[in-house]
Amino acid sequence: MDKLLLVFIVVLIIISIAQIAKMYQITSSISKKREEDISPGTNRINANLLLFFMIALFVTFIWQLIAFKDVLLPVPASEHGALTDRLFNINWLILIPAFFIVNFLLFFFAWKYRYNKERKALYLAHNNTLEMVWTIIPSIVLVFIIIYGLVTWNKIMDDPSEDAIQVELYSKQFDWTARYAGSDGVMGEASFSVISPSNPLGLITEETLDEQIEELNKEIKRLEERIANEIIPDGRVKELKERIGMRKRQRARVINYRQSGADFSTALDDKVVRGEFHIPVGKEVNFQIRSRDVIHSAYMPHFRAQMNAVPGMTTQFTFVPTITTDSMRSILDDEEFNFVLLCNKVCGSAHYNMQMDIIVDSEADYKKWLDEQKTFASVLGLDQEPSFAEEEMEESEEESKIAQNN
Ligand SMILES: [Cu+2]
Repeated sequence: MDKLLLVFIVVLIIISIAQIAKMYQITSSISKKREEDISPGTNRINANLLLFFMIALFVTFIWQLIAFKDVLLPVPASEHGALTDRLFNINWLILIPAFFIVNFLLFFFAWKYRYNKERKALYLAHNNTLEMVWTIIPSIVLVFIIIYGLVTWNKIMDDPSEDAIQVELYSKQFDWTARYAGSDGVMGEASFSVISPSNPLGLITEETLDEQIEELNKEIKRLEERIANEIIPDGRVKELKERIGMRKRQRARVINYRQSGADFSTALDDKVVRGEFHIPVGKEVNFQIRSRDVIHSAYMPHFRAQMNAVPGMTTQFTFVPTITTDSMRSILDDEEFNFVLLCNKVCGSAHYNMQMDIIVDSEADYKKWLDEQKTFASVLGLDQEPSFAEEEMEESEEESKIAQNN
């Protein structure tokens, strides 16, 4: 009903516009005025408004350049960042003069040659020289921009060298996780089938596979029992059966991994970190970028780096950081400054919150930090002895229990 009313209103509006136009036609034919006749006064106002708009446009443009200078990115903190910035600046050097020249000609001529009864327009049908000039010059400029862009792109996207440090950036709604290969230098395999609350990256080890099979068995059993014991409407039963099918297919995939006989121990020494991650200055870092759910984008503005994170595939970006966090803090005179990894695709409601700090260290500090990070084995509780900190925690827990009982 509402939609019908809406259609009715739209039709009525169209009819009334047509009627008003008709009325205007009739009144002008009665007053012997041609429809396109505009009084010299109105004509002048329009012409002057065009000139005014041009000046306002130029002034706003220049004002913005000055006013927002401070929110622009600081010096690039990566080797290729200098190339990106140069490409960008050369484009601006071409675009800004073109912007001023084209808009000046557009508005100035519209103002200067506004309608004048006394003036007769010059009849010019064709001019080959003019045609050549405005075809060839933009073509040359465009070809230059494209070739220069491609050459820069090829330099930036050059294959990483063998000894580049491997860091995985894993995105999901709505956070980032970083992973390092550990002492064996090999990143362990991962699969979405093995993802669980304690294993958010889905790293494959014998332990995570066994745990996942056990969890899936429990889940399947729970769902089957619900169908058998509870009174559930038919539609819901179908839904539950589909869920059981899904879990069984997942279990089959996990069992396949388990029976493949592959060596899944490479993931055990991997280091999974959240909140912030460190990279060493002057070393090539190769980022392997993955996504669990939707398309995200790994954006590291200070390093002039961005690469989409696409579910089902691994994308990559390699760069060499050139400025440590400490040096950048003194360059910017800002003790709070941190390099950041952001998500640059609007990926959902908490997209704005997808952020991770990047600390660029000296190589020694980086190694020290990496050594302090827990291996995946210790996260799984596979370490032989509990660490000193854990022991202490258990003790203090016991103490507080005793205190509570008293
Ligand atoms: Cu995102």
